[in-house]
Amino acid sequence: MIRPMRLSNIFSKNYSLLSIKNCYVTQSLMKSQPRQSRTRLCKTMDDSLSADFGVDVGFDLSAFGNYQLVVPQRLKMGVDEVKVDQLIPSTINKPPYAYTKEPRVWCTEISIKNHDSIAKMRASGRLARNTLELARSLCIPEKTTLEIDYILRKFILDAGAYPSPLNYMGFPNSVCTSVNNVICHGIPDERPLKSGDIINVDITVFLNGVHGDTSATFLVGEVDSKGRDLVEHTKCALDLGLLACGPYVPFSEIGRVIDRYASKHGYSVSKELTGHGIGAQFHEAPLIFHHENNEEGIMKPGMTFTVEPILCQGVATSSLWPDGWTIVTEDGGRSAQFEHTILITHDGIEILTG
Ligand SMILES: [Co+2]
Repeated sequence: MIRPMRLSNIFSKNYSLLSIKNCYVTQSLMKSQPRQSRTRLCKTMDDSLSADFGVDVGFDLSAFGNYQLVVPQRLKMGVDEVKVDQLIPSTINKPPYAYTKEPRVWCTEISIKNHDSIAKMRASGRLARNTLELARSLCIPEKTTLEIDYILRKFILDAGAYPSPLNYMGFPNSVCTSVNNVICHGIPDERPLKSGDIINVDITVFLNGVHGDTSATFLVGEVDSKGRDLVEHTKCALDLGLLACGPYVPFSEIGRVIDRYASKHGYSVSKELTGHGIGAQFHEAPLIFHHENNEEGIMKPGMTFTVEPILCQGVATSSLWPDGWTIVTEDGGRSAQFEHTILITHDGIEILTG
């Protein structure tokens, strides 16, 4: 859940506005952006939305298979303020950004975790995994992602943890739900899941002062073969990336194996979103690239980070919705993602969310 290319202004106003220009929202959608005259992103196959808002339908998705293009459910800039005290009991230990929205300053040093931190990260990783298992059972037709968010938040709170995404940079919900053409950071909403959807649920929990982060893409009802293949290959790409990890291995190995596997099977890898170090901070150094790269850095025992490749059917370039969060493919193709938090050990890795 991090976008490195514009790390300095990552979810800043400037970036949102910049991206909204690229968001191809029509005048009828976005009166404040009068220069937009034609829709690309918001071309939709949802007829009712098209009729209501005059969205120009025009994507040809047939090359990508049979599925519904997901479009914004709310025509609003930004997101609502999070009322943390109404959602989270006072007994829950909260990360500092729960009230300030701002995470700590990015530290370029990669931290080595001690025994105590590792024990805590095992517990947060286990809770994240268990929450993801619950999410799997909830991804069924007619369930809305908002209902899923509610149930998962309750599960996390009942375990004594805080749902890390909530109010991180102002993110309005407890989990990210990214359906079909949504690459990541999808905000739970009132759209009911449909048979044929693929949905990534990204869970991060903050327990005993440390975060655990994991995600998976689930099939809803009957998914077409192209969708199933995408999900299957993305899972394999994560597994290959994890197999490449170990003590004294260059971080760039991860991207090398994932990118080669993806392109061999006709998929592109998102370069815009990366894995990340994790621990007391939700996002720490290093950034983990999943595409072929020459970044410096060697894995060392005691490091903890995520591997979370995103594979796309088409071109892996993205646009941002007016909400300032939801990142979608520009060409309307589907994307899938899987993620684990891992620890580098003296003789290999330990999957903390496995
Ligand atoms: Co992550």
